[in-house]
Amino acid sequence: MSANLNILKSFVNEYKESYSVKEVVYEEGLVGDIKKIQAKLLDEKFFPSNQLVGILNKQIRRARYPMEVAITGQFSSGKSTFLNALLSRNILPTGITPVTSKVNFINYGEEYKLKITYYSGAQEYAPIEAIADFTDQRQNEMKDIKYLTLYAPMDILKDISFVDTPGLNSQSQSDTDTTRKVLRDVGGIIWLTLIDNAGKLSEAEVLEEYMQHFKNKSLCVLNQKDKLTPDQVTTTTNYVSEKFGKYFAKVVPISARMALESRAHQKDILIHDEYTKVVNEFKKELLEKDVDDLNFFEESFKQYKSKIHAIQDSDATTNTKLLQESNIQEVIDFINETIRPQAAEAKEFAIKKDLKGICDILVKEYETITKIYDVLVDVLKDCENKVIEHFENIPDFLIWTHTF
Ligand SMILES: Nc1nc2c(ncn2[C@@H]2O[C@H](COP(=O)(O)OP(=O)(O)OP(=O)(O)O)[C@@H](O)[C@H]2O)c(=O)[nH]1
Ligand SMILES: [Mg+2]
Repeated sequence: MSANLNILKSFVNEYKESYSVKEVVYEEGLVGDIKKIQAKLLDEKFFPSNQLVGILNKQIRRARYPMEVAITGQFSSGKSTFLNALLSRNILPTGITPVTSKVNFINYGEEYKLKITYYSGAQEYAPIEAIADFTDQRQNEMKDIKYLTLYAPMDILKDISFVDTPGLNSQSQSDTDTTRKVLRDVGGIIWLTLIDNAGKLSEAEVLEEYMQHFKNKSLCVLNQKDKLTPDQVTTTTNYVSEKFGKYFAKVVPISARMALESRAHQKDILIHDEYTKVVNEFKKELLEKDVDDLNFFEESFKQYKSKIHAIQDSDATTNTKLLQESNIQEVIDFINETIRPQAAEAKEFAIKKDLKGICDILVKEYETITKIYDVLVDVLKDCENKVIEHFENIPDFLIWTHTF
């Protein structure tokens, strides 16, 4: 009796395992939605292709990418300096003559690294120090390079990817095309122009060519406000707001130089720099020397501690004033309050549109298969009577031979 009961129990369990629907909890938001669709479309009974698996995984990666903000404008307007200010580090090369010749993507990475992508599709990695060799407009062999990607371990990049474009009036046709495509695809655009040169006719022409469809996601930054008096800054800002109002959601005067100077000297940045230095030193000693204890680290740790205390105790008033005067916060607010929500919405819309496209294709394929199946069934049905008829007419002796 109990043996029978056990058989019954294991039967019930096996049945439950195979036929009960498992409740899966998906994360909130876009990624969770995509995963839900993924689970449905990749059901084994549909025999999903590897290609479909790949496409759906790509959509999940896309949903997780941080939003992209492009920095663009005419050459030498301070784009690279401004980006360095946002990153609080002097990373991108800057200069008084045209410097940036390629589109530079600045993305998050565990460590500093430079990736070079060629028009041929080939990719190559180089140390970050080599960036100037690959961006300098004067170098001839640059024409084979499509774009550069800079990876840096900065928290802001976990959230936003930046794109530094070459000055719009100083490029080859292929670079112009790359920039045009970048502007169309990014979540937000920051247009940089020199404050003492803004509002010129030549600039209006470039804006008309590049920027006429992006008003809602574009900010006009008047750079180098440190060169004018506060009154001049106000007058110019008002003038440009009026003149270029149809291209931009807002016009903001800043000093990228002051912003970089002050942000690079913020206490948390300085402390982080010291931390990185001491950790690298520690790693190097461990790797290069055969150490038995941590005594070697005592002295550098002491020095590290005293530097940290000095930074913590230092007076930050001048730096805070410089930061305020740079007015960079207004740009950061625009990114957070205007670009961010729009970028999230645009991305969700684009991904959902692509997913719907995939579903439409799958439904069509499925319909075709069912149609083929129906036709096949009809063909078989048509044959059925004939087959039965023929079967009945098989002479007895043949059946006899086959049976024995
Ligand atoms: N006074 C002043 N100078 C600045 C400011 N921002 C940038 N500069 C200087 O202007 C020059 C050009 O700056 P970059 O950042 O190289 O300009 P860019 O737009 O990246 O130039 P390209 O890449 O060549 O198009 C550099 O010498 C900077 O030091 C600023 O706010 N004030
Ligand atoms: Mg530049």
